[in-house]
Amino acid sequence: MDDSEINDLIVGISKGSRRELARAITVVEEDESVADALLARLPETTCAFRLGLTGAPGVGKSSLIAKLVPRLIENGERVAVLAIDPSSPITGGALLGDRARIGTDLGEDCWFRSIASRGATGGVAGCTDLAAEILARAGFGLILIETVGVGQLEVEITDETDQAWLLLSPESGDGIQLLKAGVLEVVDRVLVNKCDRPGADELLRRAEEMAHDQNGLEPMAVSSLQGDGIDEIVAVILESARKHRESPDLGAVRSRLVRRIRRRAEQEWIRKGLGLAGGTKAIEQLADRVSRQEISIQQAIESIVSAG
Ligand SMILES: Nc1nc2c(ncn2[C@@H]2O[C@H](COP(=O)(O)OP(=O)(O)OP(=O)(O)O)[C@@H](O)[C@H]2O)c(=O)[nH]1
Ligand SMILES: [Mg+2]
Repeated sequence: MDDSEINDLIVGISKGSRRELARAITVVEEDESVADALLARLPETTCAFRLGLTGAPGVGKSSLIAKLVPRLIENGERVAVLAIDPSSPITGGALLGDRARIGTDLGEDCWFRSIASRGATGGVAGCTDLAAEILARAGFGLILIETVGVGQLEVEITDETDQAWLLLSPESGDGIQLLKAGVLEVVDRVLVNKCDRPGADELLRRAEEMAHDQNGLEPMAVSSLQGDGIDEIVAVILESARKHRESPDLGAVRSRLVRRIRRRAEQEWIRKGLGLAGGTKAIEQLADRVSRQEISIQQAIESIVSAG
């Protein structure tokens, strides 16, 4: 992407154009190096509060977000939602449904998009961080990030957010195991969703015990379907965002910057190194030699990393 195109994106985003904002995020999703130029020129801000909502597929993350967003907007917030699309046909469908619902109804103060968790050179966390940062610079004060699962993926996401909340539900049945496995050391708060379903009280009680033992934030119960508990969650998010703006966690901002620079440097390093080694063509030739048993895999790798 050339300078004048990048310039157009920056001018558009600064004027509040959603078209340029969408384009910028798509471009960054494909090529993170574009973000270097964008972030160098869009004004910095520490006003955006990033909240990660994670949990197993079907636990109700999108339903909760769909309930929260209009309420947060009513309270004067501009809200962006980034959904990390796990590229599965089932969840992808659910995400698209929510995108339509949230995106069309709420106008200028809401932004929704999914980010593919495949393909990006810096991994999902890198791309999410950059998209969130661009949204923050575009004036969104609350950035909600929906991610699936409780494995490596959202451990990364907890690094990229100011707070990460884990949704559990009595239906999924593995909530108590997750609590026992120490998930509270990774996430900041547990929400028991589907509190209209049997077993929710017991799950909440166990979450409370664990939170007390580990000095964690108080778990909360919610029904994203019926609306119970939504008021309380909205109030907690608004209060957390207020505190965050009043005294931003500069340590977290710095660590994020360190990770961002490191990730980009790794990408550039790899790109440069592979270029010096002759790129894909050279690797293909080495692979042919390995398959003809002329050299070993170790020798092929050594020849790549020692090139230049
Ligand atoms: N009974 C009940 N059902 C709920 C509640 N919240 C969500 N659901 C239902 O649970 C199903 C999954 O909800 P989603 O919001 O798509 O869940 P998700 O966590 O976003 O799922 P993925 O994006 O696929 O990981 C839907 O059928 C919702 O209607 C709730 O509080 N109570
Ligand atoms: Mg979802």
